[in-house]
Amino acid sequence: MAEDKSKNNLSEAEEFEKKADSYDASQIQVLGGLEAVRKRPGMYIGSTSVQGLHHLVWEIIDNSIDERLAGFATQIEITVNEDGSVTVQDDGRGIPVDIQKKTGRPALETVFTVLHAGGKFGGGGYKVSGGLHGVGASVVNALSTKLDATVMRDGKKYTIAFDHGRVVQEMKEVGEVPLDQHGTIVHFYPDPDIFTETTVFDDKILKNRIRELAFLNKGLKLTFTDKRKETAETDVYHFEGGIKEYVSFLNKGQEILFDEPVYVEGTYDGIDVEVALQYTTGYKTTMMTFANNIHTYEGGMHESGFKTALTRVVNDYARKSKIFKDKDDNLSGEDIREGMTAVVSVKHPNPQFEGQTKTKLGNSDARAAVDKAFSETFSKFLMENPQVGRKIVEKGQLAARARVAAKRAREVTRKKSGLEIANLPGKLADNTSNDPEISELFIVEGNSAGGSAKQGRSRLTQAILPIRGKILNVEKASMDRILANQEIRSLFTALGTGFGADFDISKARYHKLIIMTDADVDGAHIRTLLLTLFYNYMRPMIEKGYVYIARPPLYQVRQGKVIKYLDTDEELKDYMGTLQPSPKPIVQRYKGLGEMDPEQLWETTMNPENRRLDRVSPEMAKDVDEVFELLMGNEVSPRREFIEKNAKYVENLDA
Ligand code: 28F
Repeated sequence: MAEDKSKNNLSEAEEFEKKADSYDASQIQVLGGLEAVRKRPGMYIGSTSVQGLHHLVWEIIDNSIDERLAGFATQIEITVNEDGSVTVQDDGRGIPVDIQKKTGRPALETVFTVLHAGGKFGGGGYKVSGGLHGVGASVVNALSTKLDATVMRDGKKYTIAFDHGRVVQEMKEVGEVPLDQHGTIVHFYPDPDIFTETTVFDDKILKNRIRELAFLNKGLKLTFTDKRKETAETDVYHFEGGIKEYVSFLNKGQEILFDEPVYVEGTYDGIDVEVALQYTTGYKTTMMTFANNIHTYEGGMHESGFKTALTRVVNDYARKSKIFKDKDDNLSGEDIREGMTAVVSVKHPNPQFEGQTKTKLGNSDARAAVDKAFSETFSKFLMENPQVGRKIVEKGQLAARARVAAKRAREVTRKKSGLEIANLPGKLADNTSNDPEISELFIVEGNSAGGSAKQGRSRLTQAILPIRGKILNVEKASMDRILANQEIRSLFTALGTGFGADFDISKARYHKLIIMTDADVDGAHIRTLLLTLFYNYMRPMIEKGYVYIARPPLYQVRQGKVIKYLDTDEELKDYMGTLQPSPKPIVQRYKGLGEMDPEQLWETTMNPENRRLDRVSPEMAKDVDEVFELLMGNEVSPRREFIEKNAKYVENLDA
């Protein structure tokens, strides 16, 4: 065993000197390193929640993708096994098995036992590498009860096995294989002592990311098999068109402005650039940007390069082709992007991730690279496809007119001197504090729940805005129609931030926006609408972490003076099992928020001491937005599918 070897010869000082740089020393460093990972897993994988759990899979897949980017792997198979463990297999060169000079250990061992040993740091690594944390296989090993790896290389097969990051079976050759069989297989069990919330992998989370990776790496074939299901099927994700197919996928079910998405690729300064775009006839802009396969939610230099280039090229085209009259102003970038769906993907040799969630690309050379790659090809495309060019320009002109109309409408709604009490919507019960930091706005479904919330609240910090019925479907409505909607107008007025292009988060009157809807399908629908509205028109509120979802309980159990609130049938059953038969416990099931009296609503859902709030992340809001599109899309089948799955989906959102 590994530990036993390290005990040899320590008595001889000379020998020790000689080895100081070799196995003993490195092994101490190894255990120290992996111990650090187990002590503070969040530092390496973000968190130990369900997201952190899935991060283990991403780290392993990243290594296969690196092998793809290096030009070797063509296929990655991901399997969730019957026992809940995960296997990832690629057909790359296989992790090297030779003994390394520095450590005296096989490279295959070092990759799993030394932090940062994946080749992503220092010389000799890959040109381009993904992975937000970039710490690789050793972190997964440290956080797994068991992990084994198999390598096929040069006609031979090797295995090695670990337990909590320590070698339990040293690397050994286990047989021969044909020369054309090569690659790496990693199989691991997440440690329940680390992932205390759950060690159960979610097929939806896995499939979504695997599909995204397939779009982002054209030609790469990824498969997913869930053997926990009785009828284990294999999903294959393989897109020869890459992000061009991604754009078509995003626009599925929507009317489009021209046949095929525009696709551009090029390499500048060692930066690989790909852009795909298509216009829908709708109003929504979808722009997704990626750097080294990481979704850069906060944008960055590649995004700014794309936006600048797009605005310049379309305006230049409109002028050259005389669609603009001499006196016409240029279109704004926002107007040009209305209705556009675009995916921008760069692969950078040394990506710098910045911003609150480290999802903003900081490399300024990426801006120039995207601008150059995109503008040359796109202006040529417009020249060669004047009917498409004209449609894009005219769509921008329409957006500009709507923007002017909306501005006028806004000026009427909003009095000159900013926000006065008189301007606040009548239905709003505002809080008394003027400090946004401590102020919370509860958006409450229905007037009856709104009434209870008004009576039960803490007046200093909590404002209540009742919302009636289903508010407007934002994605299908234009700006002026959205603005005409009373519910939405109340919301923006109450919030004080302004709207659309004038949106100013520093004017937000509340730093908590809490959506409080029933735990039924209608409640979920209203919540979906609100999240979509926020995602599309108040995204900074989500990015700053100002948006929350309240989680009212389902049951109350009262026994004498003791009151307990519970969320699920199972919890109720468990709790009832712990109670004495007398006095007789009284169980109440809440059908909706409207059924709670003011005290109950305060105790269960509003009191900061007891309540549970889920903060809405940009990722979650984006997911909701995608589901929303399905729900509202013109296609019949995805809509029905959504409604069928809706109840389950609501659970996911609450998790
Ligand atoms: C299922 C997970 O981890 N695949 C990998 C390779 C290939 C090489 C490599 C990996 C060598 C010493 C750093 C092969 N031949 N799949 C994977 N495939 N790592 S991980 O090298 C790592 C370096 O330490 C590889 C030649 N060069 C690189």
